Amino acid sequence: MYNNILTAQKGQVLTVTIDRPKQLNALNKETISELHLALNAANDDRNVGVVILTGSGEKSFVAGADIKEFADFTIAQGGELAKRGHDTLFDFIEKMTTPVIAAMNGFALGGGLELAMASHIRVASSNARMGLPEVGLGVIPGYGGTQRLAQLVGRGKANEMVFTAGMIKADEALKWGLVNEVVALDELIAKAEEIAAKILNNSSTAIASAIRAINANYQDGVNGFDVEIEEFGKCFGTDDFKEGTTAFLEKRKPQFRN
Ligand code: CO8
Repeated sequence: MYNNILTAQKGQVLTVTIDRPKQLNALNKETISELHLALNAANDDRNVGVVILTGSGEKSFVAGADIKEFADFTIAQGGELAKRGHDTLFDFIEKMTTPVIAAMNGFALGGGLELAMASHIRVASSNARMGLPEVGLGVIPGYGGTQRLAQLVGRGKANEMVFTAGMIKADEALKWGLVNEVVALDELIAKAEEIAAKILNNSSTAIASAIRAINANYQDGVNGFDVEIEEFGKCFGTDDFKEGTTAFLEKRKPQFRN
């Protein structure tokens, strides 16, 4: 069905693997389109509660946007490529109401790190290397990196990483708050699944509300507290709220219809 990605479902966890190992899983246009199709379907599928996003092989999560594809682009084509990427993949993931965990199994560079940063949670293998090398190519991070890196690590570190175009190791990324966890490569998917399992114990409608409220803090002209209040109120109309509070009062575990 897809040429550049693989999908596998285990329970309510869908693992999407970017599968261009010979190109270190670089994101060409077709891969971005396929990721959009798979993630859009997952977001609408009640049987998918968490998505894990990873790369094929042991060397690279995603080594960036496919440089071979845009090397001869004009100003208009460059802008158009970035816009389409934002709309269909990077902003799209951030706004998904099904949580996405990036399992970073090696190089996460340029668009690859931007893909991980657009995801809700990041887990890295200890061999992972991260960076935004774009200024070394004469461009800037164009898939959200200039915005999301500073949100995660603060402006000073973000400036350093962007201006030097250098790579950092996984343990440094953990120290900076760029990734949530670092584990051995052979434990990476298990760690992502462990986090997914904890998420799946909870109300999917409440998690969707939480994502909308958290994202609101980063939207221009939107008051995050107002969105939080609105989403909080909406939770009171859900079956999950009835089940969650009833289960607490009955001293049992809630059975959410996720
Ligand atoms: N694009 C296309 N091909 C790539 C990419 C890439 N980003 N990264 C690696 N490859 C290919 C190589 O060309 C090579 O292919 P081939 O065998 O056909 O020559 C193959 O993958 C293996 O790579 P290497 O031989 O280079 O492997 P090494 O182990 O020697 O080096 C590195 C690994 C260090 C990761 C190296 O491959 C590298 O530096 N890659 C480029 C990293 C990079 O600069 N990424 C940022 C790209 S720009 C970007 O992401 C912009 C995002 C915003 C775009 C907005 C819209 C335009």
